[in-house]
Amino acid sequence: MVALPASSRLRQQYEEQGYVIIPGLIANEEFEALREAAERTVERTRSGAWPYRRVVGKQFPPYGNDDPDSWGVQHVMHPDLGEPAFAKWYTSEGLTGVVQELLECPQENLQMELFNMLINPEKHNFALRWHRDDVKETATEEEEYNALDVWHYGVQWNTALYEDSCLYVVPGSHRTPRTPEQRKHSSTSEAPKDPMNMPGAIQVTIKAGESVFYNSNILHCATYDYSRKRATLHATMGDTRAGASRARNILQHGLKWMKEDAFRETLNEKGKAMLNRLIKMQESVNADVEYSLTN
Ligand SMILES: O=C(O)CCC(=O)C(=O)O
Ligand SMILES: [Fe+2]
Repeated sequence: MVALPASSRLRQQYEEQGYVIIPGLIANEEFEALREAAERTVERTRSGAWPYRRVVGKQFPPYGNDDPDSWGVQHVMHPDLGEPAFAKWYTSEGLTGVVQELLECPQENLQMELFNMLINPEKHNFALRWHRDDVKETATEEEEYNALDVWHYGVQWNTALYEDSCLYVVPGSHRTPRTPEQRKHSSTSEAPKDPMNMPGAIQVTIKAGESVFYNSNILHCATYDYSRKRATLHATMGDTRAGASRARNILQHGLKWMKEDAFRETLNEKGKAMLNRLIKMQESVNADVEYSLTN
């Protein structure tokens, strides 16, 4: 067998399995800065000073703001948060290089999207049901097939600042509709008692500094243990060839603030170009927000 270069092997695993783990995308000198920015951000969120968050009790957007406990922080590049380390990292060469490699995406197509952070709740365990981010659990086999067939032009990733075993995926399920058995395990709004009961499931562990890149329409779920520290950077990036196909999934998080000068001014030239592509996509679609999934 001909040995593939490492980058093609990563792309091959990503294409076949729907996920791939990649270490080393946070430079040593940035690691502490990101951890410190994360600490300050978590503290502000838990104290109620940062209103954009994922609230225990709500699995998907809109998350609302009506439970004191949080399992995520939204919009970490927001200028009001005042943490430049996040945007600096999101636009860093190592990271965008991997996205380009996995998506076979030229730099001039890279589209800025979401950048959030996933954290452990303080007082309650919580979990997300088995889902695909932009396909409803009621989708017929044909609807599911068609949705998966167009979902190539974007990638999601989790980068652990502390070891993280919250995510479960079914490898390969980004390419095929659910089997009847898998459908049974994913057609309820209840989170599973044991995620490993899902046929084909694996638990994904990423060590501090590692990233898991995944197709966000892979069948996945997650469990959150309040006693286990989590601060995991959670982001997506697109390829402009997606046209408006990613609009619902991305814009449901509420990205109007990204159009304001105060945000643009925090970005370098590369970041500004990536942002322009997002705004172009945003302006090409109807302004009404639709949600991908229901809580
Ligand atoms: O917690 C995670 O790693 C996954 C989160 C997730 O699946 C989602 O927000 O849709
Ligand atoms: Fe998800």
